[in-house]
Amino acid sequence: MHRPAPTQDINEDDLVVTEPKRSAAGVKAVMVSLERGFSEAGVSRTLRSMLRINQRGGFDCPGCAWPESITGARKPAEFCENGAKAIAEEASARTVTPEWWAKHPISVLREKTEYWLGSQGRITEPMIIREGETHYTPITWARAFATIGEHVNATTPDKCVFYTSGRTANETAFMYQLLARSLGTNNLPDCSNMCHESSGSALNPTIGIGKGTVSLEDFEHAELIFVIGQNPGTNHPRMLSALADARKRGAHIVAVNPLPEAGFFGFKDPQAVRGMLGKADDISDHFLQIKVGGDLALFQAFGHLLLTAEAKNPGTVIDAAFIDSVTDGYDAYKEARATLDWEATEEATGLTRAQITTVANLLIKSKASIFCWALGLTQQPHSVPTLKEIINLLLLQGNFGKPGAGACPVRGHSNVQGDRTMGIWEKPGEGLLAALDAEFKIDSPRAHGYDSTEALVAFENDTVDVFVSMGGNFALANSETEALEAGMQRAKLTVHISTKPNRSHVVHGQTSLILPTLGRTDRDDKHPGGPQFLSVEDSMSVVHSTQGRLKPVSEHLMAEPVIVARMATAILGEDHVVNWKGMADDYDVIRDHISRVLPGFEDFNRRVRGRNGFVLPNPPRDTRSFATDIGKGRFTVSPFEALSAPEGHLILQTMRSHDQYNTTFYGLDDRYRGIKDGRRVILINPADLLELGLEDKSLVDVISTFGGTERRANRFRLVSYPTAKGCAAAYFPEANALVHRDLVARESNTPGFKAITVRFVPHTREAARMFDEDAVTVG
Ligand SMILES: Nc1nc2c(c(=O)[nH]1)N[C@H]1C(S)=C(S)[C@@H](COP(=O)(O)OP(=O)(O)OC[C@H]3O[C@@H](n4cnc5c(=O)[nH]c(N)nc54)[C@H](O)[C@@H]3O)O[C@H]1N2
Ligand SMILES: Nc1nc2c(c(=O)[nH]1)N[C@H]1C(S)=C(S)[C@@H](COP(=O)(O)OP(=O)(O)OC[C@H]3O[C@@H](n4cnc5c(=O)[nH]c(N)nc54)[C@H](O)[C@@H]3O)O[C@H]1N2
Ligand SMILES: [Mo]
Repeated sequence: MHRPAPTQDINEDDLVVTEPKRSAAGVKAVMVSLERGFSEAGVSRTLRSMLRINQRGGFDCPGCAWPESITGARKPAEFCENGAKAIAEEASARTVTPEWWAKHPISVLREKTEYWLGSQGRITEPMIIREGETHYTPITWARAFATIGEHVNATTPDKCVFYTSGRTANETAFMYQLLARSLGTNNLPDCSNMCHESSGSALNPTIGIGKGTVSLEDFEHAELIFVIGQNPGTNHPRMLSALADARKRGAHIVAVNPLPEAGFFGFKDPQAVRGMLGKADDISDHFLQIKVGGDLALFQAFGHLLLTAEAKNPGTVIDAAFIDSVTDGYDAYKEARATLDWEATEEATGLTRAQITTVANLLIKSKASIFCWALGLTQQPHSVPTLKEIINLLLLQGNFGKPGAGACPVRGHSNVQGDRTMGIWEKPGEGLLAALDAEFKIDSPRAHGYDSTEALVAFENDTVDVFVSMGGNFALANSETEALEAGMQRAKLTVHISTKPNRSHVVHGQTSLILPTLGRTDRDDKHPGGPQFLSVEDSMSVVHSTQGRLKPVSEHLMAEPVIVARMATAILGEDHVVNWKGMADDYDVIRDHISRVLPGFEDFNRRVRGRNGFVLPNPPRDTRSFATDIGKGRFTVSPFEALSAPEGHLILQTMRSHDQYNTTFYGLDDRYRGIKDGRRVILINPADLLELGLEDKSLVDVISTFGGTERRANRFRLVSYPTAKGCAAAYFPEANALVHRDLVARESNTPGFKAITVRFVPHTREAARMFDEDAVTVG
């Protein structure tokens, strides 16, 4: 039996703060994950699902995109605490039925936090709410699709937006982009726009592919591994095993982060006897506690030090043969890095010259280095140049296409990389569109569509009539929470293809549909040809199958590909040229189309059924070649740049707690950071507290400044914490209201979620209310 859903919401006054932990995982982690599973899903559903996570023939863990080994043995339980929590969340036996919706008017649901909404359980039936109504009520699937068809056909394609969250499987994603393009729009924003878009924007022009160039096996050969702007203990716990093994082998591991995250210092492998006994293995041997946004300066310093060392001992540091034969732009790069302003570098990074030189020396000596990074590097105004500096360093030493070396952007959502491969992109290339047109006899639009930031602006400008959301929680995930929610409520129709209730459902359009779907763990067997499986692509370009086996919580749930097919038929007509029904009936038909449209997917149906799936072509990794416009790897020169806050202000980064999956909260604890039973906190360096004259544990309102305007979020508790000086941290999504729509990474347009300039004022009800009355933006 599972426990019923909580009736109480978060009470921030219950917040408890303890010392941050120095180590991650261990038996405690396993216990936490099982406990969570039992309470949501019951013992039998939990155990049945846990044993199939990431196993061959099982389902892909929806927790993150970290790969499983395709050459070696897999552990009997190839999952981590947070993957298990993700499964428990989805396998939940709690249900949100029409009776539930009847009991909860929308006005009440709008007052609830995401924690409360998500804990209620799985949605069991399609629901609708129309203008003037107070409650969602049930609707048949047929009426739901007809409603979508009517709304889309009453407007123009450019006023329809098709959002995707990164859990969507390959087959669904392919059909979904085909639907948008058949209709005539490239309005296909996705969570990647808010996540690793900067990685793609930096990698495509420099190495000719927007993906990482390492495989999991490279971690067995690397001499040096950087883990930058990433919190693997929480967000990619299975990565800790690869890092711990590398460290035991003698590889150096350098963590670069403003926060001393638990995973860097100790890892208790719950699969190993030592770990079970509570013994922690150190993960990183060097920790650079960098200032937020200081990474570009750090990498430029590394470049300078590498070139200086090479000048001293020619032929020992850089790979001249590689540079000569397959790269371009080296001379300009060398010239730009010839000198270094140490004072500016120390100021920008918050690190000493000695610290930087020590780590540079490791890089100088290493014959095979991997640079891993995540959102700490992608959500800054200067993210794209920062990441290009990583590519410069890798090119300098020929760290492509050799064992133990390469670029490793560690992706977020479990299929966010696959969705992009499938064509979910607002700026598609001509190659993809021409191939789609030829395969399906359609006429894909060439004009670019909205990315997630442009979609936000379109909501504000009332140019979105229909918003379809394939998973995700757009209202909370994006910037400008208040303006976005107001804009969404003015849209004519919002359609949410979801598993659980979330904020976007309750700040809905004038008419709104919630379409309940199967999740990763669910059995998908209502097809003429019997049960179907789907496929995903991990962070290292391995494509493999995923198949759930749990009995769905309701007979009304519909598989995502079937939902897309039926939406398409309702919108485009029964006689549309694309065989939508054929694809929905038999997913092999979708894969056959994919195999003819997308390079690397030849013979998809056979190869995806292989033991480990297959690896997509990756020119830098496979052949040390670069498919850029110049056919070479490209060195780039970027000006020196860092973040700085005016007097009395700090730079605020937003991040995930240990108990959340993006906008979904599993619980209210951030165990490793010592935060319990609350989320509205600001982690702040004790010296900053002192300088700003603020008290530890006091309540403040946070005011962000950007381009002469201000945003405000009220009632956060300051927590003295060993974060880099000048850099505070808060949780996403509570802090999203502070992010101005124009605070984005240049080139990628990814929101600057880790670069918010803020100041604090003591929280008083009076001040908070006055601000509300003055509207959100003040001059
Ligand atoms: N359990 C769990 N797993 C997840 C997710 C989840 O929410 N929960 N989300 C998934 C998704 S979609 C994604 S994209 C990934 C996200 O994985 P992460 O990128 O690890 O996620 P964040 O929590 O945003 O952590 C960002 C890290 O960057 C650091 N940082 C911030 N600013 C800077 C900077 O300027 N420089 C440097 N060097 N570091 C900086 C922060 O201190 C923090 O450690 O995780 C995926 N996996
Ligand atoms: N301030 C700040 N904001 C951020 C970030 C940050 O670091 N800081 N990170 C950004 C990043 S990296 C990302 S990826 C985005 C995330 O943005 P999204 O992907 O839009 O958000 P999620 O919270 O992952 O979506 C959760 C919802 O997905 C639905 N869901 C879950 N499983 C399934 C499924 O199998 N099928 C379907 N159809 N629906 C399902 C559930 O209803 C759930 O409520 O947020 C971004 N926003
Ligand atoms: Mo993400």
